[in-house]
Amino acid sequence: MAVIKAQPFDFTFEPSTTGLVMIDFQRDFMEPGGFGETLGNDVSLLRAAIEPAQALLAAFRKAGLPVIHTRECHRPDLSDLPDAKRDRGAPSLRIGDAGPMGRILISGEPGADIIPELYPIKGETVIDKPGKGAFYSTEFGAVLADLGLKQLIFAGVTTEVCVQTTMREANDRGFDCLLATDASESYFPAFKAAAIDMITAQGGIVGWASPVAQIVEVLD
Ligand code: C5J
Repeated sequence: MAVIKAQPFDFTFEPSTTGLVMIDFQRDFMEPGGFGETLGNDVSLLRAAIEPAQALLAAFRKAGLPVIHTRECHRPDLSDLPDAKRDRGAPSLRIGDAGPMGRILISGEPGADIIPELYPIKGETVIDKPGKGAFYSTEFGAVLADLGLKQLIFAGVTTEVCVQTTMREANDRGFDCLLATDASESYFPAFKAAAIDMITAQGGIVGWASPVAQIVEVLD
């Protein structure tokens, strides 16, 4: 067993049953002209997570531990896009509309792909998901079971939406979940801080939180 210093208390884990989950590091959320910006967000705020996430990814790759990437996106025919999701709010472009990086949040379009800085390599799993959580309507649960994973370390965007939703879903399914705090960002700094508090409160009701340096130190 290995131990990472974390909030609300040490995270004890068995490396051979631990995987890294990289949530939605997509151009559509992280670069101008994509889904995030159409909703009125300052996408530059998410870029602070890139360098820490690169360090975390490198540590998992060096240790030979599994890495799973997710992408929030929809089929080109929009058959997996509920009207409620497409019609919500007043974005400048809606999901499926043509934007500067291709159709917004559509599988196979440049904007829906993962940013080059954190691009998956051969052997890493990529899960396309139509929802905020990675378990809904995907093979994510089966992939985790096939890999024999019991503990998950999370990075990704945005902290309080797809990262937290997936951590909650994983927690309910019996996984011990640790958020790599500086490898996750939000368009709303206060929401990121609140999400970390919500995850770690009440004795780790959703899981643990720790900065990348403290995780990498143990994986080395
Ligand atoms: C959002 C996500 N924020 N990946 N998606 O719509 O968090």
